[in-house]
Amino acid sequence: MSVPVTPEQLAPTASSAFRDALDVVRSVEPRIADAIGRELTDQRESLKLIASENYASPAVLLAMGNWMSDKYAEGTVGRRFYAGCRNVDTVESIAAEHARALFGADHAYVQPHSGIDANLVAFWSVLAQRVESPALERAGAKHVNDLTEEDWAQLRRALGDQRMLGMSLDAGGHLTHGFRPNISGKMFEQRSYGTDPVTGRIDYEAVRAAAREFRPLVLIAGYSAYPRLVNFRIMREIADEVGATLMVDMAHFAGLVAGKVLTGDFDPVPHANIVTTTTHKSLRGPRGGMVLCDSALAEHVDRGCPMVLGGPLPHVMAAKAVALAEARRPSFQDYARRIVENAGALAEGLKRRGAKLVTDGTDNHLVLLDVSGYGLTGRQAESALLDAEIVTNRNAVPQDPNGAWYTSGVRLGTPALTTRGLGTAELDEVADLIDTVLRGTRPGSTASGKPSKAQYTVEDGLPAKVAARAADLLAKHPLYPGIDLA
Ligand code: DSN
Repeated sequence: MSVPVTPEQLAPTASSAFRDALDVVRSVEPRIADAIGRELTDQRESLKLIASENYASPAVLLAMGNWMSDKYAEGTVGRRFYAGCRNVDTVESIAAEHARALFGADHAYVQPHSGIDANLVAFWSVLAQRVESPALERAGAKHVNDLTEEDWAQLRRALGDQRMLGMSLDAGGHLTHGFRPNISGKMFEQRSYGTDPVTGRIDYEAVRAAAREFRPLVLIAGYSAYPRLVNFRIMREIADEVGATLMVDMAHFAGLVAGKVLTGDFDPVPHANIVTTTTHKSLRGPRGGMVLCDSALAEHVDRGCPMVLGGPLPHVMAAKAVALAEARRPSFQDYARRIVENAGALAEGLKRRGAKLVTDGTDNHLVLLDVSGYGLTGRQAESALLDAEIVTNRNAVPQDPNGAWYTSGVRLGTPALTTRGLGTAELDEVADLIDTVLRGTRPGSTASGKPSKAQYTVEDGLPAKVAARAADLLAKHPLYPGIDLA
């Protein structure tokens, strides 16, 4: 029997696999089976533009739902704290092998449970590398386990003045890059680089000047809401000049790196000392994280669990291995290219209709729409779009007058719709749907009659009309075609 490889070939098998699995769940807790079934309906019926979400393949989803979940496996391949890990070893080795080959990395660590966890492993590793060697030397010790309490005390003092330079939140940086609501903001004294106030783009000379003055231990590049490319060669040059470690968080654009859309100066892997990512965004795998690094950091990265991580999730590592194998196929390069083309079409479509975009366009998978031109906050725009089954998320724009909660922007991403098969003409239609909703939306007032940043009113019947147009568009590109849970 030949192995089914296309979605069409897989559909009948996958359909019965999911249906049977839900029947088993239903026999114990029917409400959970129903919620899982309804989630498929909701996802099928909405236009998903959340830049960090995607649709994993049936093979990825099914690799997670099984007894690999039952195994504890702290440690690393061949060196576990639990007996009986040979199959977990196989899974973890294959996932790491695919990751190394796909990204051209010296070393891959596939245990992190999320992007935050991957970043924590990276922070730990950079600190460990910086302080361990001198401490070991001072103590005449060979291994970190030989360090005395006093050695560790010195190490902690050495950590006291560690600094991190990363992109500011309103320019598109991420909470885990040294901001207060995340542990990184407590571990590091943080300073941010923003973007140029006129172009909205990274000004590398400004980053260099900030690095020279601040002398960070870690320079972080990477973003969750910046619609342009980052030149990692220049970032490495800056890091080297000030003796910093260059860490790149490629969670958002890992799929574009895997798909060879981001190459040369724009591929972080050859330039960074350490790269972190999630596996579920543009990379289209299961929810999870991963760290890639050069061999100098590998030993520290591998101590991620139990240093900062709980036990690995073998079922998720299995799904990561499947997703990484998918990303090594030539079709994934076509997918990555189409993500960027679709984002370009969405940006052009919005601009043609008069919308204002941060940086006036996009080079990657996302578009940051400044909704102040419609007289709305990001919160109002996000809610009005959701009424029309268009799922987006509000996002701050640079120097946002409405702050991080209400915001003045809406972030739009194309990885998910591209997975569904929508093309550039359809993304232009999506731009029209968004523009139509926002033109028909007005800011509302609070109960006491004051202007509100959250309330809004929409023209009568408009959400339903737009939702019907969105449904027509989606009907041409069914999600998980052939999967029928009835
Ligand atoms: N939550 C992710 C995003 O939406 O960008 C980042 O962590």
